[in-house]
Amino acid sequence: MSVVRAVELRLVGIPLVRPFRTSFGVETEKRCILARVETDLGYGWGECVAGIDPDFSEEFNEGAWLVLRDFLIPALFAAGDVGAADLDAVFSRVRGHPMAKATLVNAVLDAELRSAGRSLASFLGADKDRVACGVSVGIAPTTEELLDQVAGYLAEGYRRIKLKIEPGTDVERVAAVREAHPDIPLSVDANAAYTLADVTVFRALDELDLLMVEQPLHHEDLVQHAKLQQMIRSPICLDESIRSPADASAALELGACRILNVKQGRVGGLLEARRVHDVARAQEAPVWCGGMLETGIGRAANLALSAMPGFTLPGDTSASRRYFEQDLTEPFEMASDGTMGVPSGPGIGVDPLPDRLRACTLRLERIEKE
Ligand code: NPG
Repeated sequence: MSVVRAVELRLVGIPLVRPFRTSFGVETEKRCILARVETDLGYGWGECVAGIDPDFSEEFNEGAWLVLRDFLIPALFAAGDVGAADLDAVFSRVRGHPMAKATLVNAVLDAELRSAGRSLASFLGADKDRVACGVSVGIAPTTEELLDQVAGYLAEGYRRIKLKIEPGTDVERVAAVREAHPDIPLSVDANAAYTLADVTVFRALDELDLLMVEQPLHHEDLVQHAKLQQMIRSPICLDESIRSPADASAALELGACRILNVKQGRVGGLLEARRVHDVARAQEAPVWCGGMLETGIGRAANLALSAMPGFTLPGDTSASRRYFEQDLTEPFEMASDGTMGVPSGPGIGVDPLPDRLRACTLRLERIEKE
């Protein structure tokens, strides 16, 4: 328990090494909010996974900034002496906005763990100190470029390739990658670009021995996903559809998916993510850690989460250099065996490099408790 005395909100921007295209848009820059909370015991960092536009979810940077500044931070100050575990209740008068809430939950948790000298991984019950890394490959301009990128990532050691797909080029592109690499763990992510009428696409993908098909249909269509899962062999994995532990249990009980992508930001923070993991484990469904092109701050949290026992599939926890020429923190590097070390220092175990932070800051606002 501690009293939060001030929160610094900061909008940061870092160019991506290559544009990242999905079925809903293209990103050339990582732009996100970082929160640094100052408590009577120390400080902690949280990264908001919202992006520039409300496309992956309803949340986006400018909206999240307002929700944080005008609702969540005042509620946090008013709560007085609190722990990260109390914040669910403290924030309950704000409906939704899990990404904005996660920013503060994670920052307060980081502060608590730093002051207790305990690592986030140990707090979450990690059972490994290295995790297997996958990589998510954006939609490339041509099949040749896609094949080049995939070959490059495999040469670096990535243990699973995930291809972003969209209607029109899907089966042909995935078949080309499968033909070039008959034995690699391969998955696809549609980011909700299809409907049940596209079942022939998924039947064709069934022939390509995929680890999973991620979020094929609209995020609100759990029943439709359950119908699709009955029509195809490849396991469905849900991402956008899962915003809480309740969504996770509904999806698994309905048979809408067999695998879950856990993104701590999407479900309201690390404590909710742990609950999603627990729900999945109880139903023996594998989970893996998704990514939102995080900076080193969010990446450190994701790595700790990935070290929990139910995270049995490689996550989108790629090395810093897959995203940025220079990260905000010391770069996360992947070993040639495709694994990355889980930070072991107190809290998330990393800090932004002061010069990098200054150079990447687009806006800064300090909010103090009265
Ligand atoms: O490596 O962090 C990463 C990116 C993984 O594909 C990835 N993320 O739909 O899961 C997704 C996608 C994404 C990225 C979505 C950014 C929204 C924003």
